[in-house]
Amino acid sequence: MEYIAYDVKGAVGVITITRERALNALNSQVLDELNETLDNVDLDTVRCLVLTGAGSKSFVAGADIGEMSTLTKSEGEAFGKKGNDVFRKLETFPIPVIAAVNGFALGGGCEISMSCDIRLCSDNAVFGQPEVGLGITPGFGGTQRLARLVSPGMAKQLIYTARNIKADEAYRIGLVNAVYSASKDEEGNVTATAQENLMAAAMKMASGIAKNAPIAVRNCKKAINEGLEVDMDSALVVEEKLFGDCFETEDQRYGMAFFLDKNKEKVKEPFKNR
Ligand code: CO8
Repeated sequence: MEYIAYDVKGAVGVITITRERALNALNSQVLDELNETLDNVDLDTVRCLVLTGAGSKSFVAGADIGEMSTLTKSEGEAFGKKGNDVFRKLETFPIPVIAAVNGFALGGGCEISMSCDIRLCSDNAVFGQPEVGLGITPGFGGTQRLARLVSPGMAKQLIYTARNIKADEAYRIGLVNAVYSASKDEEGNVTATAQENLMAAAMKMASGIAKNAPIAVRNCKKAINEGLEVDMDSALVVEEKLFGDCFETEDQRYGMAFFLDKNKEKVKEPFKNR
């Protein structure tokens, strides 16, 4: 692949968009390669994904403006669908996906981060939906996901004004869960960059998630996602069904038996994903 790198570290898969010279902007090839990468994730061994961008300047600076500039109406719709299909695949991917936002997350970059379950960022991150300044709407789910993630009023303000926001404001409005800065020693020398701290935190969180019972984690993702799309009575039925399903797993039997076993010397074994 030219624009996607995929590395597996333990039970965590790291997907890196590697189109650094264009600030990791999403052209059709990047979207196709991302789609193929997701199709090839080994769900028997990988239990959480981290998505990031190459370099220390940009996560994803949007959809490719050059590619979009000459599209016709039907080509525009097709490009929107291509992005939406991949982003929806990420959003509904069976295992959790953490976006490690290491710089610009503009337009399609903000939108792809919102298709992930959790967003963490470095302190140089910039979020925004600049599309109306280019004569288009946020077409990779931005009008829908930003309104659901923050609030309709805040989403409308950001989208209508096309104003970019920095990491601290993204944190304040709940768009990101945490912001990471560089670490320094007593003399003020940088001992770890913001991006290194971001990736370390994302990997730590992903590894922590990967240690929990995988079927239970997957069912939580499904319950939250599907429940948010329906009324509360139906949502609770979704939850009950996914809760009940856990009682058919070895991991539930082992997890509860381990808790109830009073032998304090015992060591907890990894969950088996069955
Ligand atoms: N598309 C294509 N190329 C890009 C993009 C992009 N979105 N962003 C940056 N690049 C390229 C630049 O053209 C430049 O290339 P080159 O070196 O060949 O000239 C290279 O990346 C480096 O960029 P800059 O020189 O501009 O770097 P700066 O540090 O000066 O600026 C910015 C960084 C502020 C991020 C600036 O690059 C910028 O404003 N980029 C565009 C941001 C933007 O508007 N993003 C939204 C795009 S629209 C979108 O995402 C719509 C999504 C929905 C699509 C629906 C389809 C129907």
